[in-house]
Amino acid sequence: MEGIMVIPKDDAVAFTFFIGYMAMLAASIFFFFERGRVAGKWKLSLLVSGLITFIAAVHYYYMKDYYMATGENPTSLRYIDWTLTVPLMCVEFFLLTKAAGAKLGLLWKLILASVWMLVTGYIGEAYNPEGGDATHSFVWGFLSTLGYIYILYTAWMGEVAKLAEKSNDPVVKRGVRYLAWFVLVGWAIYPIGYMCMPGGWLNTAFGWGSENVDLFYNIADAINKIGFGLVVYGIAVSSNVQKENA
Ligand SMILES: *C/C=C(C)/C=C/C=C(C)/C=C/C1=C(C)CCCC1(C)C
Repeated sequence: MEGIMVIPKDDAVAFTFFIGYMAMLAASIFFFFERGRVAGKWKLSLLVSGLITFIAAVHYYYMKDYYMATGENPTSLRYIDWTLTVPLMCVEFFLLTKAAGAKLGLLWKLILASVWMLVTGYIGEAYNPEGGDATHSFVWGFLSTLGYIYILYTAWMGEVAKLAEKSNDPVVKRGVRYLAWFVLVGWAIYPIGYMCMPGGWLNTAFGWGSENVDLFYNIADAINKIGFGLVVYGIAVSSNVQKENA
């Protein structure tokens, strides 16, 4: 049908692209509006939450069209999106722990690790030869995982965890712990998607096709980007309530 985008009824990937787009847009509107309602010190965090989902919404707008037109993974758009949004998620960690004494150096280390994780992941995916190459996907996936492990370590045992421990605000402690869980469980969905590309372990071992790359990425993005924002929102709201009750 000329000019109309038709979603095949059995195309789960297309469904998640459209749902992802709308969910990101709705979440952005929610965070931008609610920003006006929270205490001053949380306004920047809520703005960042809204920016993360908004940047994703714009990329989903293009990615869903790319996917509908070609049936292929919009790898470049995906990684452009992540290169902007993952560092912003690092900013959320920094803003939460700033009151407990986080230095700008911590933010830079997290950003550097995430850029490393994404550049190596991009090389793994974008330069995977036609038909797949097990060595290529393993080597770049492994290098990327080092960046992921660094962030994971920082959130659970390193600087972020120690600062949260030092913080005398129980709401911040709880918030950082929630975000750390997202990094451990929610972010772990991405390498699963990566391994579905030709030459990837799940593709080779179980025959999971490359369409699952986008399926996992779309599900993970919705969980992580909206989830991160909601955790931050929850912190902002419950620390308001605490003050009102004090
Ligand atoms: C909003 C987007 C987010 C939170 C994206 C996170 C992406 C990752 C944690 C990606 C990790 C990867 C590995 C750990 C190894 C394989 C390559 C990647 C880039 C998929």
